[in-house]
Amino acid sequence: MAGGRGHLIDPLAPFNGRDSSRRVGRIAPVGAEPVRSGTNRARPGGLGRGTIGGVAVIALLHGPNLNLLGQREPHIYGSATLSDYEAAVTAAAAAHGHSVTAFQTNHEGELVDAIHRARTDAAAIIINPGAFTHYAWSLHDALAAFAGPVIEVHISNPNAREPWRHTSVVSPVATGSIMGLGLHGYELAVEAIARKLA
Ligand code: CA2
Repeated sequence: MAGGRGHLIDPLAPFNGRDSSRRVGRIAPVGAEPVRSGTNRARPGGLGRGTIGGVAVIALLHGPNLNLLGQREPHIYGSATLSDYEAAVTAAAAAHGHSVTAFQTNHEGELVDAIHRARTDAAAIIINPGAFTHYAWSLHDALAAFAGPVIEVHISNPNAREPWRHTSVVSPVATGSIMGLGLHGYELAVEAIARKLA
């Protein structure tokens, strides 16, 4: 995967006889070919495209500067690191039998590419586009072409901050948006997706 950081976390790993550790998942390269079948947003309530052996893959996508979480501005974004976020989402997804591919990039085109990959490799998307949220129409268009549920998440509440943060070009193509709840917002996003895919 060019540029950003990405990996696939398999929640079945503790149960498949190859990994008896307490980890919720093992890490494998993104790009492992999933079993593809059916559709998802077009067929509410069904697991389809983006499932591997009946396990739905949730693409967790982060935009620019979110790799710095926990290192600066803790008064706004708290002390949890991006790895903490990825681990929390993975644990929440595993509780529903779902897996997570996590990817972060500082480059708009790479985020577009990750959304395109999700069209075949994921059943749902959780995305915090960072500052791209407020102007990156390329993300709007890419997400509009994704068939499954899309949950937009923000750690802070952009509507309570500077006026330029009050516009989201992602919200119109998101299934739902959660903001201002920090890590809990991501867990709620997983709950929403699990219910949509059930
Ligand atoms: O609240 C959010 O999650 C945001 O998406 C975060 C973006 C911001 O541009 C959006 O308006 C709201 C900024 C992410 C920057 O993250 C940093 C984390 C630690 C240190 C510096 C930047």
